[in-house]
Amino acid sequence: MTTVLVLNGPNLGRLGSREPDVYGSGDLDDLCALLTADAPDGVTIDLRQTNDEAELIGWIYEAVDSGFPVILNPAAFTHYSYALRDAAALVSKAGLPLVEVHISNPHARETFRHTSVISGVATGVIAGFGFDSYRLALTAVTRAG
Ligand code: DHK
Repeated sequence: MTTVLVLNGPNLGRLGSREPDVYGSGDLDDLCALLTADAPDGVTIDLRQTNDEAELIGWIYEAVDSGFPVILNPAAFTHYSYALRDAAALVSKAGLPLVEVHISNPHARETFRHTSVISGVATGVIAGFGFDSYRLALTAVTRAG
């Protein structure tokens, strides 16, 4: 039995109505339902969203202390939050996977989105596949071996 923390940063609580041409028309409840349906037996999906950097960092500590893999969409924090980067580094240092995901492909968008301060401490990065970015990440963190 394990829990996968699926952590979402600022403005992702507005999925469904926020720029559907970029982020699609599904909301976080739809995403949670998809991941829950995909989850292998014994894997619980714990999906959360916050606009608060400190809360997000606290959840990452929780993953480290509990031994939970992390799927992280840092949203705009991706591009400038060294505090979040330092917290994310604790996950990989603890031997746990942390997959950075993005719904869109930031590299195909504005220049400020081309930099991720998180990628260097992530186990891997998946971007540009809509909600399938998360589904691919779930496969990556739950596959045996
Ligand atoms: C989501 C955001 O909110 C943006 O700030 C990032 C990311 C891209 C996404 O594609 O999921 O630049």
